[in-house]
Amino acid sequence: MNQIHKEWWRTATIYQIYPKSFCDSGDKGIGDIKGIISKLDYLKTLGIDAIWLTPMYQSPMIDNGYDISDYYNINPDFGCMADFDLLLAMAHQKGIRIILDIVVNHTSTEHNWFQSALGNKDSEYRDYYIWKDPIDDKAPTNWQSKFGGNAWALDEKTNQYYLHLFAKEQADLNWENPKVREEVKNIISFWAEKGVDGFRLDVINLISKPLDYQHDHQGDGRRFYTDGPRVHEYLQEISDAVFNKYGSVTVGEMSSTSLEQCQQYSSLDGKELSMVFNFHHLKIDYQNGEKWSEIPFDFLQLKSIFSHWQQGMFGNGWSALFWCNHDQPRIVTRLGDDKEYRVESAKMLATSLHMMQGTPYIYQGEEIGMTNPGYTSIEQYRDLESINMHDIMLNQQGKSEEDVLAILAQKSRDNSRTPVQWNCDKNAGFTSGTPWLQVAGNYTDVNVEQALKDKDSVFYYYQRLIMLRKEIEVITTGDYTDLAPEHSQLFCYRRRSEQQTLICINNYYGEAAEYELPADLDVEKGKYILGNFPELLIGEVTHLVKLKPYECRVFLLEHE
Ligand code: TEU
Repeated sequence: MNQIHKEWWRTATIYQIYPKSFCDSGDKGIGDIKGIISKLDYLKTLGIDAIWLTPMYQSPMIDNGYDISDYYNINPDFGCMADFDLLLAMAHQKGIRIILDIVVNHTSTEHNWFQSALGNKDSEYRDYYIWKDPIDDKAPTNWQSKFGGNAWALDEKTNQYYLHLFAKEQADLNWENPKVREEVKNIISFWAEKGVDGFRLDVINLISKPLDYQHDHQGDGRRFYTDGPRVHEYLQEISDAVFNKYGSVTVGEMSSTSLEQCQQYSSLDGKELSMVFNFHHLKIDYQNGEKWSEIPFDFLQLKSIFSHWQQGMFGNGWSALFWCNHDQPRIVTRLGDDKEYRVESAKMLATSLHMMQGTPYIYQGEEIGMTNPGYTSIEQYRDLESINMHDIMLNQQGKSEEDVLAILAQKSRDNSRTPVQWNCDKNAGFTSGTPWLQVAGNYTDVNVEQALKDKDSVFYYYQRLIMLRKEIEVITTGDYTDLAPEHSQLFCYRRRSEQQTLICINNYYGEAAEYELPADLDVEKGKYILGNFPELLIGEVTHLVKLKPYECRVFLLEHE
């Protein structure tokens, strides 16, 4: 057996839960742990191997839990530690592993460490954070926060600034301080000792800052702290001390990274992390790199990014494959057609991703083809980034309210955070109270109950994709070649291992198309194993393939 057959997660599919929006067991309007427990059987039916839970620790919830004030306790909004222990035990009983989100680039400013450090240069925790003197009475550098505005906030009492790459309530930790690294190991060990199976590491490639802090005359500062000078050393230290000791699976969230860095982060020798998320394939609808814009996606660029990463990671590292998460708009709205061809395009997008090499992630609701909600007023948004950017685009960039709302409807993180649509009841069955974020209007058509009743639903299609990954080895082991990189409508790629060849054909648009399979492919010896118009797969396979709008098909050939 070679390396990539060994670990369970290489043939696994992972399901992401954003607890706040998943299922409320009562009437608080906020999802909770008991709600998650009540849906474990549903997830078992889907067939996923593990659940990644976004943060449920104590937090003032300025950034919905990515601002942690106590790493050792559960936020009462979600339940208590006994609830968590029960969730872990019940998931394990059903053969589902649990992955927790670890946010250690920063803490909440309400964390005891920061509270002790603030206004007190003598605090033993002062050096847990990054402090700098003002320059000419101003912030030490021009670095920008990812959520808008300068990345430094002033501590008036000591007249020093602290760094916050995200909200000002999220202070960056100083990883140069070995005590911080010891704390991180203790936190992770605490949860690993409970039996947690793995960890997703929030913006982990930003933890190592440079020693001297300079103005960025070319950009927003990210080139100084992204994949910083000691990041690999730190990851190796943590892996050695905890991840490898407990056999934890790890997935690092890598912000604005490069292939070369990711090869090292997820190298097959297991010295750092199991796998990595990168976001390049989701920047294809950014205008000149700017997220807050509204333009059609660049299809050729999407394919070329996938080729770059699929080929570059092959034999070198391991990718987490994903279209959706709690920070990204819904993929069926973004790249598909969320009206007439919602079901077909959701299945096609799933196919084009799930036939690649890596470990796929399904974000809650994606498995039933949930869409963006199409909010039309700023009052409907809750996400701090969206609210900040609304203000900046309106008041600093002079955009009209109409334009800003159109951009938010396309790009806001709240697009994916609307409550999961369970059934046709009030609030889509998410809560018996008032949901913290408004449910999308299409819940009477798009919901889990309906999906489970319909054998052609997006849900059963995902179930099949999850199964195929376990049955067909080329999906895990094969190499990758784009067969039609210049085609303006079709995304067709080949996966090939010693034993098998797989061809994945996807029509990304609402018009019919034709595709010629490679002339040297012995079509008579293979067969179609999957498609979103299954009735069209029956009969003789020919080189010429006629595709309906948003059609996809997967062809498999066993080598002799
Ligand atoms: O996100 C990191 C990150 O940089 C982005 O996904 C970010 O939210 C986006 O670029 C903004 O446009 C992680 C978490 O997934 C996110 O929810 C947190 O807000 C962020 O870290 C801070 O902890």
